[in-house]
Amino acid sequence: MGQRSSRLPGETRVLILGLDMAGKSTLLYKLKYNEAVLTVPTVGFNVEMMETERRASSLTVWDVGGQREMRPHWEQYFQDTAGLVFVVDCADRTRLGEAQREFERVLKSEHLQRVPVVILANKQDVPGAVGAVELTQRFGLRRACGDRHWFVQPCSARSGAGLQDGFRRMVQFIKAPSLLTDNPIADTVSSLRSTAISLKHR
Ligand code: G3D
Repeated sequence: MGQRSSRLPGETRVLILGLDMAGKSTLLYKLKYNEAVLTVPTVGFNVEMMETERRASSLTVWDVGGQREMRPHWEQYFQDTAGLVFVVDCADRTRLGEAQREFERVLKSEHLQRVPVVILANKQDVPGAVGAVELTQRFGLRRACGDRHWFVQPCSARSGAGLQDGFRRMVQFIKAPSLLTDNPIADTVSSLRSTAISLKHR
């Protein structure tokens, strides 16, 4: 595990976190190469450059290993982070509590106090997966996210459904937070069963 590298000029860093097996590697490669890959557990981190739609800047996506032994190292990546994407395996109900505890722990970092968060409710292609509304309740997101921009995006890293929407939302949060409304917005993601919830809290 190396030292946190400094940010490149014009670079916007978005950190991807989640428990092991949440689907981080799958979504990263799906987004970048638009193809499914055979994944192996992430050891250390992956760094990927992604062009935003206007190509004026890039997102750097850090996929930090979610394994237990890696979690104490997460903190060193928090500085200079403009946005946090937290990936949840919604098909594994037995680990939701663990995911929630880690999510809350991450949000308490002093470096992430005002950082916008997109929660990717992954594996929606699996029958019985926890949907965005239930995840919002079970994670207590209104309380946990407090006075920051946050959004729950149902997705399937395997099929790619919902991924672009989730990252587009993050770009929106980072680039033009003042254009966001103060009222809850409900977005329907037509290709998925669940409803995405967008909320900005005062
Ligand atoms: P991680 O990087 O967060 O540790 P991975 O997780 O991307 O390695 O994914 C862990 C496992 O979940 C992989 O299965 C992967 O194929 C699967 N997975 C990831 N996203 C989805 C999804 O949206 N739907 C479904 N059904 N499975 C998904 P394997 O069997 O290869 O270990």
